[in-house]
Amino acid sequence: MHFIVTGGAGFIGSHVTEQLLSEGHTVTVVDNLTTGNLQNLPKHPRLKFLQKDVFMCQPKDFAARIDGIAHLAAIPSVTESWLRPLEAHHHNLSTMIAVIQLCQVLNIPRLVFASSAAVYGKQSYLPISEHQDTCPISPYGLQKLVCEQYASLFAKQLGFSFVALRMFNVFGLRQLPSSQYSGVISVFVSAMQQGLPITIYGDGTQTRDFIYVKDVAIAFAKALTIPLAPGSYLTCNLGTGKATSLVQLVDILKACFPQWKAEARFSLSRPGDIQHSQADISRANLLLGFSPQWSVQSSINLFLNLL
Ligand code: UD2
Repeated sequence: MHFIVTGGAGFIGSHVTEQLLSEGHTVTVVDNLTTGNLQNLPKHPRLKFLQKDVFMCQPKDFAARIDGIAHLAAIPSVTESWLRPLEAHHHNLSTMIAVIQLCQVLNIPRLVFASSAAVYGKQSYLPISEHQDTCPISPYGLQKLVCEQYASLFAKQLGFSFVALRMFNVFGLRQLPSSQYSGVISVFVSAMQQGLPITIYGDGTQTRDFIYVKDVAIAFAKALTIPLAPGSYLTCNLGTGKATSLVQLVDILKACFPQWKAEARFSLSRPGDIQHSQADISRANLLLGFSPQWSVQSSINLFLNLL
């Protein structure tokens, strides 16, 4: 099959691209390289790269038959969405509409969207299932939610099938520790490698559902290829279903870096930080046949071996 991956040179997109290539598919990556990097991509005879904004794509840029789009191009930062809401709106929301138009003009039957747990905001009931009310607490979360709504509306109207994958805390190779949207694991690993102190915001009892990027890539490949009725849409959480506190995370990492003797400092909680997050992944399991292959412990070991 032939798939388009928008944002395919980015952290998660490059893993999705690799996964699709490893399954024998052909991939066209569309990436403007604002946050992505060509070095994230392999040289591969079945991989084509277009350095473009999704807005600028023309039907002639693509093969006659495209079987699906994985849409990951975005400004993936809660902070940016507060600081530059108009720019974030444009890149996150308008890009989704450009992708929908590509589905229309190229007659693409499947769209899989990189959504986020940010659509849920603060939830008092855990684990969070897709049935729970969405209540974003950042422009970024709201943009992800409205993207889902746009795509599901157009899916019915135009007849393509749509899957929104609501990712929890993704980590792994190629997640830059220095970038504004870096996850805590990348930040802590980078500090420990350099013998630097780490900062725990809050008391460290907050929990997250950390999912390894390879599991996420496998889920995207499944979402692009499972049979779905035309015009149908599906939202699925993507996590491991397990919660890990920051204190537990630091203990796991300390065991991996026995030579690290710097300080773990505690600081005030970050504004807007949620206390607990954990995905109910039964829907992804049932409908996508997804079950994570890596635990936090095993994925951190794997990740560190790859560094
Ligand atoms: C995640 C997503 C974000 C959005 C949000 C929605 C990632 C990287 N970010 O933000 O895009 O979807 O969920 O809820 O997946 N922390 C420290 N020290 C540090 C860095 C972080 O204590 O040096 C804490 C931080 O305050 C938070 C936890 O670690 O309590 C996780 O932080 P994060 O930035 O990895 O991810 P999160 O859950 O804030």
